[in-house]
Amino acid sequence: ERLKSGQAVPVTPPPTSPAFQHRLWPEIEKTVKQQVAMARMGIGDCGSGWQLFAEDGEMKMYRREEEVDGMVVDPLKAVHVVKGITGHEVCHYFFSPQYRYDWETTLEQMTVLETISDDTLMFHQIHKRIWPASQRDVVFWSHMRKLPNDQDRDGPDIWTVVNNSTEDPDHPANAGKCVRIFLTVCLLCQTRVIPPKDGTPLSRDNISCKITYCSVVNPGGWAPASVLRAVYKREYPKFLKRFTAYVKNQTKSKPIMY
Ligand code: 18C
Repeated sequence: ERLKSGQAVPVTPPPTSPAFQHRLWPEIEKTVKQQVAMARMGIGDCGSGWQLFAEDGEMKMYRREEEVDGMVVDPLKAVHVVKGITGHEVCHYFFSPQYRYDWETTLEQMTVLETISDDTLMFHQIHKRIWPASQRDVVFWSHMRKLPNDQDRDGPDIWTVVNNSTEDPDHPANAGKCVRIFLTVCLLCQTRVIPPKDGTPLSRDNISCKITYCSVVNPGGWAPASVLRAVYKREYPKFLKRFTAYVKNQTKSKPIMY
Protein backbone atom coordinates (compact mmCIF):
# COMPACT_ATOMS: atom_id res chain seq x y z
CA GLU A 1 0.00 0.00 0.00
CA ARG A 2 1.29 3.48 -0.86
CA LEU A 3 0.20 7.05 -0.08
CA LYS A 4 -0.06 9.53 -2.99
CA SER A 5 3.42 10.76 -1.99
CA GLY A 6 4.72 7.27 -2.78
CA GLN A 7 5.42 6.59 0.91
CA ALA A 8 4.62 3.08 2.14
CA VAL A 9 1.66 2.84 4.53
CA PRO A 10 2.64 0.93 7.69
CA VAL A 11 0.03 -1.86 7.82
CA THR A 12 0.23 -5.53 8.76
CA PRO A 13 0.76 -7.37 5.48
CA PRO A 14 -2.23 -9.54 4.46
CA PRO A 15 -1.65 -13.27 3.95
CA THR A 16 0.00 -13.76 0.53
CA SER A 17 -3.11 -15.32 -0.94
CA PRO A 18 -6.61 -16.33 0.18
CA ALA A 19 -5.74 -19.92 -0.82
CA PHE A 20 -3.49 -20.34 2.21
CA GLN A 21 -5.87 -22.70 4.03
CA HIS A 22 -6.02 -25.24 1.18
CA ARG A 23 -4.30 -28.65 1.41
CA LEU A 24 -2.11 -27.78 -1.60
CA TRP A 25 -0.94 -24.48 -0.12
CA PRO A 26 2.46 -25.58 1.29
CA GLU A 27 3.34 -27.12 -2.11
CA ILE A 28 2.13 -24.06 -4.02
CA GLU A 29 4.13 -21.72 -1.80
CA LYS A 30 7.31 -23.78 -2.10
CA THR A 31 7.01 -24.32 -5.86
CA VAL A 32 6.26 -20.66 -6.61
CA LYS A 33 9.33 -19.50 -4.64
CA GLN A 34 11.59 -22.03 -6.37
CA GLN A 35 10.25 -21.36 -9.85
CA VAL A 36 10.46 -17.59 -9.54
CA ALA A 37 14.05 -17.83 -8.29
CA MET A 38 14.96 -20.08 -11.24
CA ALA A 39 13.19 -17.86 -13.76
CA ARG A 40 15.10 -14.84 -12.46
CA MET A 41 18.46 -16.51 -13.11
CA GLY A 42 20.14 -15.35 -16.30
CA ILE A 43 20.93 -17.67 -19.18
CA GLY A 44 24.67 -17.47 -18.48
CA ASP A 45 24.43 -18.03 -14.70
CA CYS A 46 25.95 -21.10 -13.04
CA GLY A 47 27.43 -22.49 -16.28
CA SER A 48 23.95 -23.83 -16.87
CA GLY A 49 24.46 -24.98 -20.46
CA TRP A 50 21.44 -23.32 -22.07
CA GLN A 51 21.55 -23.55 -25.85
CA LEU A 52 19.67 -21.15 -28.09
CA PHE A 53 17.30 -23.09 -30.36
CA ALA A 54 14.92 -20.46 -31.68
CA GLU A 55 15.07 -16.71 -32.15
CA ASP A 56 12.69 -14.18 -33.67
CA GLY A 57 13.23 -10.46 -33.05
CA GLU A 58 13.30 -9.92 -29.29
CA MET A 59 12.22 -13.50 -28.59
CA LYS A 60 14.92 -15.99 -27.64
CA MET A 61 14.36 -19.63 -26.69
CA TYR A 62 16.88 -21.84 -24.95
CA ARG A 63 16.84 -25.48 -23.94
CA ARG A 64 18.98 -27.98 -22.11
CA GLU A 65 18.91 -31.49 -23.50
CA GLU A 66 17.88 -33.82 -20.68
CA GLU A 67 16.50 -37.34 -20.59
CA VAL A 68 14.95 -39.35 -17.75
CA ASP A 69 14.63 -43.12 -18.34
CA GLY A 70 15.16 -42.52 -22.06
CA MET A 71 12.41 -39.88 -22.17
CA VAL A 72 13.12 -36.36 -23.33
CA VAL A 73 12.39 -33.83 -20.57
CA ASP A 74 14.40 -30.88 -21.97
CA PRO A 75 13.96 -27.79 -19.75
CA LEU A 76 13.00 -24.72 -21.77
CA LYS A 77 13.65 -21.08 -20.99
CA ALA A 78 12.33 -18.33 -23.22
CA VAL A 79 12.77 -14.57 -22.93
CA HIS A 80 10.83 -11.99 -24.85
CA VAL A 81 10.20 -8.23 -24.69
CA VAL A 82 6.83 -7.04 -25.94
CA LYS A 83 5.86 -3.39 -26.35
CA GLY A 84 2.52 -1.95 -25.25
CA ILE A 85 1.48 -4.47 -22.59
CA THR A 86 2.07 -4.91 -18.84
CA GLY A 87 3.09 -7.94 -16.81
CA HIS A 88 -0.25 -7.89 -15.03
CA GLU A 89 -2.06 -8.07 -18.37
CA VAL A 90 0.12 -10.91 -19.68
CA CYS A 91 -0.47 -12.95 -16.50
CA HIS A 92 -4.20 -12.18 -16.48
CA TYR A 93 -4.69 -13.62 -20.00
CA PHE A 94 -2.40 -16.61 -19.33
CA PHE A 95 -4.11 -17.53 -16.04
CA SER A 96 -7.80 -16.92 -16.78
CA PRO A 97 -9.68 -19.92 -18.19
CA GLN A 98 -12.11 -17.83 -20.26
CA TYR A 99 -9.38 -16.86 -22.76
CA ARG A 100 -7.53 -20.19 -22.99
CA TYR A 101 -9.20 -21.60 -26.10
CA ASP A 102 -8.43 -18.30 -27.88
CA TRP A 103 -4.64 -18.72 -27.71
CA GLU A 104 -3.78 -22.31 -26.68
CA THR A 105 -3.67 -24.07 -30.06
CA THR A 106 -2.69 -27.52 -28.71
CA LEU A 107 -5.81 -27.69 -26.53
CA GLU A 108 -8.68 -30.06 -27.19
CA GLN A 109 -10.56 -29.74 -23.89
CA MET A 110 -10.11 -27.71 -20.70
CA THR A 111 -11.99 -28.21 -17.43
CA VAL A 112 -11.65 -26.17 -14.25
CA LEU A 113 -11.70 -28.88 -11.57
CA GLU A 114 -11.56 -26.59 -8.56
CA THR A 115 -11.55 -22.89 -7.83
CA ILE A 116 -9.25 -22.78 -4.83
CA SER A 117 -9.38 -18.96 -4.75
CA ASP A 118 -9.44 -16.03 -7.20
CA ASP A 119 -5.74 -16.54 -7.89
CA THR A 120 -5.51 -20.35 -7.66
CA LEU A 121 -7.29 -22.88 -9.90
CA MET A 122 -7.01 -26.57 -10.68
CA PHE A 123 -7.30 -27.68 -14.31
CA HIS A 124 -7.69 -30.84 -16.35
CA GLN A 125 -6.62 -30.42 -19.97
CA ILE A 126 -6.69 -32.80 -22.91
CA HIS A 127 -4.32 -31.83 -25.69
CA LYS A 128 -4.37 -32.60 -29.39
CA ARG A 129 -2.94 -35.94 -30.45
CA ILE A 130 0.27 -36.09 -32.41
CA TRP A 131 0.19 -39.07 -34.72
CA PRO A 132 1.40 -41.80 -34.11
CA ALA A 133 1.81 -41.09 -30.36
CA SER A 134 -1.03 -41.44 -27.83
CA GLN A 135 -3.05 -38.40 -26.88
CA ARG A 136 -1.88 -36.57 -23.74
CA ASP A 137 -3.71 -35.09 -20.77
CA VAL A 138 -2.60 -33.17 -17.69
CA VAL A 139 -3.92 -32.14 -14.26
CA PHE A 140 -2.31 -29.06 -12.73
CA TRP A 141 -2.83 -26.26 -10.25
CA SER A 142 -2.27 -22.73 -11.50
CA HIS A 143 -1.42 -19.80 -9.26
CA MET A 144 -1.11 -16.12 -10.16
CA ARG A 145 0.79 -13.73 -7.90
CA LYS A 146 2.04 -10.18 -7.64
CA LEU A 147 5.65 -9.91 -6.42
CA PRO A 148 7.34 -6.91 -4.84
CA ASN A 149 9.63 -5.02 -7.20
CA ASP A 150 12.81 -4.98 -5.12
CA GLN A 151 14.95 -3.27 -7.76
CA ASP A 152 12.57 -0.37 -8.36
CA ARG A 153 10.26 0.18 -5.39
CA ASP A 154 8.24 2.86 -7.20
CA GLY A 155 8.06 0.84 -10.41
CA PRO A 156 5.22 -1.48 -11.42
CA ASP A 157 4.84 -4.81 -9.62
CA ILE A 158 6.25 -8.01 -11.05
CA TRP A 159 3.64 -10.68 -11.87
CA THR A 160 3.93 -14.43 -12.18
CA VAL A 161 1.83 -17.48 -12.99
CA VAL A 162 3.10 -20.91 -11.94
CA ASN A 163 1.50 -24.14 -13.22
CA ASN A 164 2.43 -27.45 -11.64
CA SER A 165 1.16 -30.99 -12.12
CA THR A 166 -0.91 -32.51 -9.36
CA GLU A 167 -3.30 -35.42 -8.86
CA ASP A 168 -7.07 -35.59 -8.88
CA PRO A 169 -8.86 -38.77 -7.75
CA ASP A 170 -11.66 -38.16 -10.28
CA HIS A 171 -9.14 -37.97 -13.14
CA PRO A 172 -6.64 -40.77 -12.50
CA ALA A 173 -3.56 -40.90 -14.74
CA ASN A 174 -3.45 -43.26 -17.74
CA ALA A 175 -6.95 -44.63 -17.08
CA GLY A 176 -8.49 -43.84 -20.46
CA LYS A 177 -7.05 -43.23 -23.90
CA CYS A 178 -4.68 -40.50 -22.71
CA VAL A 179 -1.15 -40.71 -21.39
CA ARG A 180 -0.64 -38.30 -18.48
CA ILE A 181 2.04 -35.68 -18.91
CA PHE A 182 3.73 -33.86 -16.02
CA LEU A 183 4.68 -30.24 -16.22
CA THR A 184 6.11 -27.33 -14.30
CA VAL A 185 5.68 -23.95 -15.95
CA CYS A 186 6.60 -20.46 -14.75
CA LEU A 187 5.68 -17.24 -16.50
CA LEU A 188 7.40 -14.20 -14.98
CA CYS A 189 6.62 -10.70 -16.23
CA GLN A 190 8.35 -7.39 -15.52
CA THR A 191 6.85 -4.13 -16.79
CA ARG A 192 9.13 -1.32 -17.92
CA VAL A 193 7.87 2.23 -18.06
CA ILE A 194 9.74 4.99 -19.89
CA PRO A 195 7.72 8.16 -19.19
CA PRO A 196 7.45 10.74 -22.00
CA LYS A 197 9.96 13.60 -21.54
CA ASP A 198 7.36 16.32 -22.15
CA GLY A 199 5.25 15.22 -19.17
CA THR A 200 2.26 14.03 -21.26
CA PRO A 201 0.27 11.15 -19.69
CA LEU A 202 1.59 7.61 -20.05
CA SER A 203 0.29 5.65 -23.00
CA ARG A 204 0.92 2.12 -24.27
CA ASP A 205 3.85 3.55 -26.29
CA ASN A 206 5.67 4.10 -23.00
CA ILE A 207 5.43 0.57 -21.64
CA SER A 208 6.92 -2.80 -22.44
CA CYS A 209 6.95 -6.18 -20.77
CA LYS A 210 9.91 -8.47 -20.26
CA ILE A 211 8.58 -12.01 -20.26
CA THR A 212 10.43 -15.06 -19.00
CA TYR A 213 8.74 -18.42 -19.66
CA CYS A 214 10.25 -21.57 -18.20
CA SER A 215 8.86 -25.03 -18.68
CA VAL A 216 9.68 -28.67 -18.08
CA VAL A 217 7.32 -31.23 -19.60
CA ASN A 218 7.68 -34.95 -18.97
CA PRO A 219 5.78 -36.69 -21.81
CA GLY A 220 4.74 -39.42 -19.35
CA GLY A 221 5.29 -42.32 -21.71
CA TRP A 222 7.81 -43.10 -24.37
CA ALA A 223 7.81 -40.93 -27.45
CA PRO A 224 10.56 -40.82 -30.07
CA ALA A 225 13.12 -38.19 -28.98
CA SER A 226 13.50 -36.75 -32.48
CA VAL A 227 9.74 -36.29 -32.89
CA LEU A 228 9.42 -34.74 -29.43
CA ARG A 229 12.24 -32.26 -30.01
CA ALA A 230 10.74 -31.36 -33.38
CA VAL A 231 7.38 -30.72 -31.68
CA TYR A 232 9.04 -28.49 -29.04
CA LYS A 233 10.90 -26.54 -31.68
CA ARG A 234 7.73 -25.84 -33.60
CA GLU A 235 5.20 -25.41 -30.79
CA TYR A 236 6.99 -23.22 -28.20
CA PRO A 237 7.83 -20.30 -30.55
CA LYS A 238 4.35 -20.58 -32.04
CA PHE A 239 2.82 -20.40 -28.55
CA LEU A 240 4.80 -17.39 -27.32
CA LYS A 241 4.31 -15.37 -30.51
CA ARG A 242 0.61 -16.14 -30.78
CA PHE A 243 -0.09 -15.63 -27.08
CA THR A 244 1.69 -12.25 -26.84
CA ALA A 245 0.03 -11.05 -30.06
CA TYR A 246 -3.28 -12.07 -28.51
CA VAL A 247 -2.61 -10.04 -25.34
CA LYS A 248 -1.62 -6.99 -27.44
CA ASN A 249 -4.76 -7.26 -29.46
CA GLN A 250 -7.02 -7.76 -26.43
CA THR A 251 -5.59 -4.79 -24.54
CA LYS A 252 -4.89 -2.21 -27.28
CA SER A 253 -8.03 -0.17 -26.69
CA LYS A 254 -8.42 -0.90 -22.98
CA PRO A 255 -7.03 1.19 -20.09
CA ILE A 256 -3.56 0.03 -19.00
CA MET A 257 -3.78 -2.52 -16.15
CA TYR A 258 -0.61 -2.10 -14.05
O1 18C B 1 2.15 -23.08 -20.81
C1 18C B 1 1.36 -23.21 -21.74
N1 18C B 1 0.07 -23.48 -21.55
C2 18C B 1 -0.58 -23.59 -20.28
C3 18C B 1 -2.06 -23.52 -20.43
O2 18C B 1 -2.56 -24.48 -21.28
C4 18C B 1 -0.19 -24.84 -19.50
C5 18C B 1 -0.24 -26.09 -20.27
C6 18C B 1 0.72 -26.64 -20.93
C7 18C B 1 0.57 -27.93 -21.62
C8 18C B 1 1.78 -28.24 -22.39
C9 18C B 1 1.82 -29.65 -22.90
C10 18C B 1 1.08 -29.82 -24.10
C11 18C B 1 1.27 -31.16 -24.70
C12 18C B 1 0.56 -31.14 -25.95
C13 18C B 1 0.89 -32.18 -26.89
C14 18C B 1 1.36 -31.59 -28.16
C15 18C B 1 0.26 -31.08 -29.01
C16 18C B 1 0.78 -30.56 -30.32
C17 18C B 1 -0.37 -30.42 -31.26
C18 18C B 1 0.04 -30.17 -32.65
C19 18C B 1 -1.11 -30.33 -33.56
O3 18C B 1 1.02 -24.60 -18.86
C20 18C B 1 1.85 -23.09 -23.18
C21 18C B 1 2.25 -24.41 -23.65
C22 18C B 1 2.91 -24.44 -24.99
C23 18C B 1 2.96 -25.84 -25.46
C24 18C B 1 4.13 -26.14 -26.29
C25 18C B 1 4.18 -27.56 -26.71
C26 18C B 1 4.93 -28.45 -25.78
C27 18C B 1 5.12 -29.80 -26.33
C28 18C B 1 5.31 -30.81 -25.25
C29 18C B 1 5.25 -32.20 -25.77
C30 18C B 1 4.67 -33.12 -24.74
C31 18C B 1 4.51 -34.52 -25.12
C32 18C B 1 3.78 -34.82 -26.38
C33 18C B 1 3.83 -36.25 -26.68
C34 18C B 1 3.79 -36.54 -28.15
C35 18C B 1 5.11 -36.99 -28.62
C36 18C B 1 5.27 -37.21 -30.07
